[in-house]
Amino acid sequence: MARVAFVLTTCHEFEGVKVLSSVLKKHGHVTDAFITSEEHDYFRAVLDFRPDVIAIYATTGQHEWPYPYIRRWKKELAHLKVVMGGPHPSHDLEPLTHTDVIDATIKGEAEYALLELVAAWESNTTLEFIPNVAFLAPSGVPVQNPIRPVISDLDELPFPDVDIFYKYPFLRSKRVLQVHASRGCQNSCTYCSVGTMKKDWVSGKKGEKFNRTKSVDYLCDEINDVLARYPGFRMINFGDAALNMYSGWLAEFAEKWPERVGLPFACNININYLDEQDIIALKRAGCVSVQFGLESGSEDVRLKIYKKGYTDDVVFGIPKLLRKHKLTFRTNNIMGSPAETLDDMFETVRVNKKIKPDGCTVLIYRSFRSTALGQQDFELGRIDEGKDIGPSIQHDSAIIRDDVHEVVNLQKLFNVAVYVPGGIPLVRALIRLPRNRLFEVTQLSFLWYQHAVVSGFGMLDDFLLGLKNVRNIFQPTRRKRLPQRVSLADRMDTGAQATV
Ligand code: B12
Ligand code: SF4
Repeated sequence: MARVAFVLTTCHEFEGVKVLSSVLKKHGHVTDAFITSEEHDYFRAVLDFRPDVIAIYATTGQHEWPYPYIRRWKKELAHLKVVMGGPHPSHDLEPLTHTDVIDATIKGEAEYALLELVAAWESNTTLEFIPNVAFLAPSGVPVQNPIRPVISDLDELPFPDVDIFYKYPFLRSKRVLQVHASRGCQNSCTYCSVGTMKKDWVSGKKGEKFNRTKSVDYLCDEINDVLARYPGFRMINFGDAALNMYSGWLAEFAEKWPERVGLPFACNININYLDEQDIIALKRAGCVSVQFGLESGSEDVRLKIYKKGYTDDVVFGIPKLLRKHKLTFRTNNIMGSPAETLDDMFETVRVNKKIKPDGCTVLIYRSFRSTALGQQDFELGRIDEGKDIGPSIQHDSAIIRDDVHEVVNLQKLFNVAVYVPGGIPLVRALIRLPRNRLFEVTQLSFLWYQHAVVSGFGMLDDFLLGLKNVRNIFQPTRRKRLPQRVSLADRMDTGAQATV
């Protein structure tokens, strides 16, 4: 039996961590999660748990924050082992070169890999034969073991362990319960890691599918199990890429959800796979608000560069149907990829103005090595690698372009351009001004109002959540000394094409 501590710096209940914890617990291990904002003395809280293993969930940019803590924990706990998983080490083995911190990483889905890794550390046996695990060979070269097939039936997993998160009063007393019904996505957009995951996180076994859903019955049982212990939730938010992954699933969901769970919900949708029947099913199930990625107003950029699959017909057609069936909707948009000119970005403003969403989220394009477009950016030298923009995709841009200053300002003032009459010429003039706090506050105010009010998330919950995570969003830009890159992404096993 091992004691495993998940360390996190974003105040959110992470689906991946919840599932990993429940699998470990099912096999007799003791687990807990520790969120920086929720602990008075973070170092002491984790130390008092006396972990044998520290487990880090890491997205790129959010992977180094626990290193100073780990160095101190390792001094106190001589036997302590540290594993990192999630998108970052799944695409880059650089963390393994921090030999005083990281002992192993896991690529892709980690339920069984983590279980076997913990067992291997307990029995002091080799990591060489554990699929998905990577470690540093005695020669100092990182070794990535091959990948096992993804879990074909999500219902075989125990219910996600919410208790490690809901021990925190803030998370358990929110109105909205965060839930996932699926893994994967129908699309493979070039700015997103999911397209790469479909190729890279699978073994290539015949018939292996990356896009999977929990059965509707499992999902209803899972939620009712949570609600029986935490009855305060008033709404569900599905974090899935798209709840409309399969039309048949959605029809069954619309049948069973209202009777078996009955809570209203918000979700993401893929509008290129959505028809009126699906919208009716969503409405019948109790959906109050949907969100989809418009990303660019330019059809060329959206289709040819981002490979988003949303034609203009879909972009203008679906909102009319959503409105007809009284579903509020919000769009997600990207500013500042190398594919776009400033005029294209104003086209994104204009398209939003035309389709009249109930809210717009605007993120600044960021190149991840784990995305097709990001890989190109690195190869073609489109990134100022010495510019440390922090972990967030709301703060700044590292893309080398002459108008980067205007792009960042436009992202902050996007909602003014869309919603204020005469907003476009006003914002065209304002984006030339120096960056300032007022623009950031304007952006946050719109975001908060639309998220909390339009989607029904609850104004106070949302405000407090924003405060807890604000340092992660607006960490100031710094110049950094460039480390010697030891990325092994190019040499990593990439598996074969999955059937998706
Ligand atoms: C829901 C979601 C969020 C939610 C919840 C966070 C989360 N990651 O769970 C919120 C809104 C908070 C969020 C925020 C952000 N996100 Co996000 N998010 C997602 C999304 C859509 C689904 C994640 C999910 O729950 N999947 C289902 C679960 C079951 O899978 P999983 O999380 O991958 O977990 C499995 C493995 O990764 C692994 N694993 C997970 N945790 C751990 C921990 C250990 C110790 C180990 C060993 C293994 C392991 O095992 C799990 C089970 O098999 C993904 C896209 C995607 N489809 O993956 C983007 C994604 C993860 N997000 C991304 C980004 C960029 C962000 C932000 C930086 C955006 C921002 N605001 O600036 C922040 C960072 C927050 C953070 N601390 O990491 C990127 C990461 C890219 C990269 N290369 O790092 C992704 C891949 C989307 C993209 N653009 O490509 N996100
Ligand atoms: S639709 Fe969303 S989750 Fe799916 S590949 Fe595109 S950006 Fe990623």
